[in-house]
Amino acid sequence: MSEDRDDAQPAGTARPPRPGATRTALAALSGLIAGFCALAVAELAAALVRPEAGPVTAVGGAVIDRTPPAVRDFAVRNFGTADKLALRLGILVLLALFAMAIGVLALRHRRLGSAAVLVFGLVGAVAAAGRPEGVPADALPSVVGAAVAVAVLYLLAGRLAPAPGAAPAAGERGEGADGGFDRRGFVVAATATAAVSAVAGLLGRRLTSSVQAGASASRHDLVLPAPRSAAPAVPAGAELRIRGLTPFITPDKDFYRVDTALVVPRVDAGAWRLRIHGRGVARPVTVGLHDLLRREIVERDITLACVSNEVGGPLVGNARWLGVRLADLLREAGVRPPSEGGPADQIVARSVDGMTIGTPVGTVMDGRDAMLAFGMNGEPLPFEHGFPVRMVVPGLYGYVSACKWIEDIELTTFTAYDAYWVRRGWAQQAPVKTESRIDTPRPSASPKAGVVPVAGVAWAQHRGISRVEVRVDGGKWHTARLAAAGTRDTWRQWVWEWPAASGRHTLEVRATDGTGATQTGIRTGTVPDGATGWHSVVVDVS
Ligand SMILES: Nc1nc2c(c(=O)[nH]1)N[C@H]1C(S)=C(S)[C@@H](COP(=O)(O)O)O[C@H]1N2
Ligand SMILES: [Mo]
Repeated sequence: MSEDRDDAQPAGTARPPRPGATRTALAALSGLIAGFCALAVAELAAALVRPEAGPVTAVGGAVIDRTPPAVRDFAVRNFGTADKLALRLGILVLLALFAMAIGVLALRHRRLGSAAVLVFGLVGAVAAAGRPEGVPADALPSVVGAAVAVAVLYLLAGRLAPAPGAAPAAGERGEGADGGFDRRGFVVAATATAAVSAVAGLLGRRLTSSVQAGASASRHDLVLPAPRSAAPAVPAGAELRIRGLTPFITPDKDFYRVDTALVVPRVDAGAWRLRIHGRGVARPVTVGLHDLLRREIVERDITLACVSNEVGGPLVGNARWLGVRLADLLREAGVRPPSEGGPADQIVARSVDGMTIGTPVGTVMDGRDAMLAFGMNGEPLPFEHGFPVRMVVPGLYGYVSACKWIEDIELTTFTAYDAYWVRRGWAQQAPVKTESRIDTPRPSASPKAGVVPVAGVAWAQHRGISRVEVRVDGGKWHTARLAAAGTRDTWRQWVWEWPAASGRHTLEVRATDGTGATQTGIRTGTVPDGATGWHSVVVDVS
């Protein structure tokens, strides 16, 4: 394939002239423009197919799916929710570098350059279609984007080729062969393609945001019903009012967020449906939000915790949830728990973004307040926390219970199916472990000698907290004063008045749950079913 090189090469020259600095730089720019064009066109196509099928989101999602738990934990801890932004930026920077390299390659090897663009398109396509919720159509945006980019790159590289007959003025101002190409043609073509790409990109944004506006309006218009069964009143003494202590109820804006969604799903409440089907479901059902709103509404305070929370970590929060009892719906569908001879022992909840979360049927139906929730602290669920409907099950870590943006519940068995995180090394079943955390004083604080309140929260959902103890420098354990209990499904504040002497001291805390079991001091990591150990804080008393 002799035209694999510049096809406009002057007759009689054995090798195409080495491109000079200007042409190389413009070639890199061509690559960037082609890359920009590919993304813009792909995003426009994705807006028509599914926003999550956009190449950057798809590749980011595929990276998340393949991230080992330890790295994911690290990212969540160190970037918080910014881990997603960091990933997106990383992908864009890498793409830009490759795009420039491909542009330079295309200058001398146009077909090779085009092939390289197609390879990138393929990566995007495979990533999109291969996501857990991926469908073949998700490959389209990447393929279309790459095809257009090939054309753009071919066009621009053509403008940079030496004009026929224009003998290279080698050596001229040290620019090698840069004298002989169609500068005007390049500028016009480059500007035009960049402009068209920008328009395509903006149009894609517009389309996506108008779809999202519908979802936002549906959230705005949702009037939460009054609960038939209100949350038990929080006793006045549940809030100790100590500076630096976590409040009993976590406001939505401060509630931790953990999920794999690079784009927060925005589901229109009016179009939302939940299907319940599978083994032992005598009467499969599909319900919309309005069906749920007409059922018996319950309101409960429930503390949710993430299995990735390190000892002393922030991935735990307590909210007032409004929704319906999942067990009631299951009963109506004819589901019986294994203890009554039902054939399914696992509920697999699926979300619109392809997450799968497996929960024991026995736990959901044992009388605890397992909920399909649509309200959080008096508001419709925020989009980040699963609007319009999510699951909440007191006593289980989020990854085995709290499916956000839920759309499907399948009854199956633990033998037959491993959910998303289970396939990635986490335990199939994971009740929350008894935990306690020192909120104040903070690590490396330097309180004055005298009485220093040591305070924090402790949780053992569905078992409750019966005692919290604190010790200093490995000495004897002192019993802390417990705040009034919410319910056994919520965390509990505690405080111990420490007669602090000056010097460096280590504070440690441990809790005992409602069954009388004391939190183990053995330190283990978060994988596979939650961290253990006592939280400790070192302070310098002055
Ligand atoms: N759809 C979906 N639901 C999900 C997740 C997810 O990644 N996707 N993460 C789960 C995990 S690991 C936890 S700890 C909780 C966190 O809920 P929050 O973000 O509302 O705090 O949601 C659970 N539900
Ligand atoms: Mo989690």
